Amino acid sequence: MKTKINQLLQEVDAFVINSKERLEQFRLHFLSKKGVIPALFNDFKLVAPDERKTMGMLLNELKNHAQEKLKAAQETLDTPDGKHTKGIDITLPAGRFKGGRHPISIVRREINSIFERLGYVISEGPEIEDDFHNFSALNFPPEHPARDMQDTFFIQKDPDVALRTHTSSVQVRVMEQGKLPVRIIAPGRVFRNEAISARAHCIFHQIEGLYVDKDVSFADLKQTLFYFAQEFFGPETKIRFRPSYFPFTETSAEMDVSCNICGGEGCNICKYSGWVEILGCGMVDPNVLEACGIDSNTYTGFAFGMGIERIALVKYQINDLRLFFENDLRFLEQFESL
Ligand code: 2U9
Repeated sequence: MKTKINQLLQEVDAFVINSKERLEQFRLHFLSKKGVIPALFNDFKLVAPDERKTMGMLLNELKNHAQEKLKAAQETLDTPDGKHTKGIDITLPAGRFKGGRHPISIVRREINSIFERLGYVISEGPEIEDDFHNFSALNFPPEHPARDMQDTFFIQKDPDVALRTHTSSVQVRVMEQGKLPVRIIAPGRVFRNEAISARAHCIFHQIEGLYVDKDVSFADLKQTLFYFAQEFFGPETKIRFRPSYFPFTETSAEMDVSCNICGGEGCNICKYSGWVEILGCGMVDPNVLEACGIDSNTYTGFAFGMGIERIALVKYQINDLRLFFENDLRFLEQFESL
């Protein structure tokens, strides 16, 4: 009986009432004495005694749902300007679909929560930034290509106002406040003037982290990111670091995790290497600390940054990040979260 009730709920939702004739058809089919819902009430006597309470509630819910739809449609059709609906019944209940979080939000929330458990605090800042917070304070040399119109979205051709290209600018703003130690996570939307493809988008999401205190070392960075990788990808996950270069960190590295699909054996997700690159990191360059008013002889820090889309691609084994931006329900309905 439960299956039948659910099927009828869907039929009620799907039934389009856009005329008086359809209204009458709806009433006859679902609610009249010979309709399918009263027929189900007749079958109720066959339900096992221990299921009666639940089935009774479900049946009543179904009847009320159909009656509400009938009443709402009746009122719309009776209003003199009811014509404006042009075949769409705008008073229809929203249906019985549960909303769900976007996969990017699911991943962002999970990463935030891992770092919150380590004592990090979430910081946010403006998406429109000035040159100092987005570039100069972060040790970008004057001729760095990121400062070019080709790579960054400037606003009204003003070279001092641009859409932020990373959330590092948020961390500069926090450091400027001078309250130490700093232990923050900066999640947010960033913008880069790039052609859209399966691997890149001009808008994407980042999470960056920053820890500044006395005696912060690269060993602290490694252990923090190891904890993150095992929490996020599972307790069997291994990590490795490869040397890299960023203007804002010295020493700099990229971190790979062992492929959680093949367990390191080699598959097409890890391109048969057994490793997947997930983030960049390093010790904050002393020039950056000084630009933010922090004494680099007393304080050191580490920082890291990751693209949320990239992490989500790895987590869900998706091969085209444009899917995250298209709002196609067939894609979005596959993700569930609390
Ligand atoms: C401050 C100082 C240093 C943040 C860092 C990276 C390395 C990094 C990329 C990952 C993929 C950006 O989304 S991505 O394209 N990021 O590799 N980010 S260290 O370093 C900081 C941040 C703030 C004040």
